[in-house]
Amino acid sequence: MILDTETIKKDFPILDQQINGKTLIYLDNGATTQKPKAVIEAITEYYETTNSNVHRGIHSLSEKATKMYEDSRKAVQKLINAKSDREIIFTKGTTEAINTVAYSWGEANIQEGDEIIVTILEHHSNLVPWQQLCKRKGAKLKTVPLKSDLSLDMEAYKFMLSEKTKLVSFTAISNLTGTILPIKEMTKLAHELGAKVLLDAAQMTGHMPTNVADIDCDFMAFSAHKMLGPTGLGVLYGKEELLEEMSPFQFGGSMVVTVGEQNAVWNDLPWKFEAGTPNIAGVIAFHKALDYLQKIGLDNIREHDKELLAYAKEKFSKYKAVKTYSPENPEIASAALSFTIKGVHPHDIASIFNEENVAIRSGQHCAEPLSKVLGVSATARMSFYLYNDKEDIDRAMEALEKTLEIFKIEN
Ligand code: 7TS
Repeated sequence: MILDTETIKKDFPILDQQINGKTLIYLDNGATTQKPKAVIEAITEYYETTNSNVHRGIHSLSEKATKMYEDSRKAVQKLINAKSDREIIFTKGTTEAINTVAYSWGEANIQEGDEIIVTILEHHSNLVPWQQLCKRKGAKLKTVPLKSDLSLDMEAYKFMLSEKTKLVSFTAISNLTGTILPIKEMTKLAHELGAKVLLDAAQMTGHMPTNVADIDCDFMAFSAHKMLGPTGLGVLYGKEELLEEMSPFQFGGSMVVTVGEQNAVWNDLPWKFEAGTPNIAGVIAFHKALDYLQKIGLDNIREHDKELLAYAKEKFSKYKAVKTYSPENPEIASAALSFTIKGVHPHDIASIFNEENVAIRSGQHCAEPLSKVLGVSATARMSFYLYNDKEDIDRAMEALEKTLEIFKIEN
């Protein structure tokens, strides 16, 4: 393996747990990743030594907290290669970041007759906000389909794009099939027709290098908790000139510079979009997560994901009753492997895996339209991260064997 998982595992206290004499195997990283000691300790340390509110006090604690908070923003800027830290807005997650664009940009820029394009791969958080915006505005929502090899139908996408398209909002990587989309090409095509692009990078930023200057997307949303950071924290990246002209959609403290009885003047970027007391401890601890990722190297994580996926697929291919939902081409497949077993409900699969202390997810993975298109009411999903190794997959295979045995499924 490209990563030294034996050493990495030691940094994650939760992975040390035993149930029924079996060590925990955590394969639900698409939902959220585990946190290294450095991140957990940063939260405790912050509350023990620095706790105070940011951007307000002139006392030393507040000054220190503010500096640490803003340093973390700079680390995010560096991670995604944004032009300025004014382009980095802390939100409570991908979902809130997308909703911010739907309100702050969408309300002012989408009109009756306009079109928004998404793909069939979207997580509900990059679908429902656009459904609602289109309903409010009388605009049309179009969905790019998949091809049978689980890649995106680019011909259909090209056909759908027109002068009416005002926004293309798509996931970089599907949380169900793991399909990696041709984000740069899709962005370029949208821009040629004057449409803006929002990238849902929830499954990407922790799994491969992400460079917004190169992709050229207008907005990008992602969650800290899917990349070793704390829950309740995410990022909205936006091109400075777009964020400048947008109005905030949440109002209150911090996002204003002066307030009269009837009117208020908005603060500068990025604070204009950060109303109220933010998740200070989370932001500061996120910096440690980013340091950890940089140390391991996102290129290496991508290679590691590929290696694990290939290994798992090879193992699965021996079972006739098992069907997987992942692109065959390894270049467009990320760290998720969804599967079904003929005659067994995915919740039963997950529950038997759980008895073996192997954590996987089952259900529709908040991608109900995609499940429908794949012709399944639900799937089981293993999703990998940097601390997983081939032995983890071997343990999952033992759980799979047990499932087949319990349900008397012949192979
Ligand atoms: N977009 C994608 C592609 C996702 O995978 C998720 C979460 C979200 C958006 C929403 O992120 P949040 O942090 O705002 O909730 N995906 C999953 C999953 O696959 N299982 O649980 C959550």
